[in-house]
Amino acid sequence: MKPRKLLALTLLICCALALQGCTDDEPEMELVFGELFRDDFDSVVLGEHWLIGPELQHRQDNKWSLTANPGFLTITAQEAEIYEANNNPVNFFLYAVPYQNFEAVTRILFQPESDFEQAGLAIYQDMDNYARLSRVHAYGRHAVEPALETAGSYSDWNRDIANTAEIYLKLTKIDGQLSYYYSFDGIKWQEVEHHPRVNWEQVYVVLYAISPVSGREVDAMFDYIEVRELKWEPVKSAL
Ligand SMILES: [Ca+2]
Repeated sequence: MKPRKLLALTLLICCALALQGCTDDEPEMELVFGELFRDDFDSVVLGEHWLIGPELQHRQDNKWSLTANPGFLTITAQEAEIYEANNNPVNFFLYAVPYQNFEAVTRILFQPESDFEQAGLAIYQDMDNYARLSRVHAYGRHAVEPALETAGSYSDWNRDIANTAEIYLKLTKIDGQLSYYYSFDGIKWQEVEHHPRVNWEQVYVVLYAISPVSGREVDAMFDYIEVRELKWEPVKSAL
């Protein structure tokens, strides 16, 4: 081997060894479950952890119930929206998330029939900055709608599905990156390919049901909500 090549090879090996040394100092990390917030809506009294609105004028107490369908939070969809500048929500149920990284899961019984009737789950900073995932009727079809609104600009990645009145929805926020999942049985999850990044600090998890075009008052039944903290921890080496 020529001296120059030998020198290059030696440098390469030294660099590799140095990098190896660096990675040895940084333990491998993994996401683990931390604290859990869960509401099964089994009580006839709404938990104090809920804010209905978001503002007082957005609350209509005769359009939601914990007793109409025992064990469920029933929200009767109203002609409401937070799409771009159309900010007129009704009975959004907000839970202030105390975790930096988390996943939120809910099960919804809801049968939309006309365009834009929807019930869903959101990670929400304010009416112009949120990610929402809904079971929706859109453009004449049954669908799930993963969506993101930032600074009042809305994007969605609708997926057609077979008509169903039962769906599980999951959103995660990990190091500012959002992921959307849906399932028909709560076991096998479909992951949406879009993973937008956001820089929201304090967020809420939101349950909502709206019928912004039809105005049809249709009930959405929320079986439970689960918000689980996710924490980075060093990988525990197997003994
Ligand atoms: Ca908006």
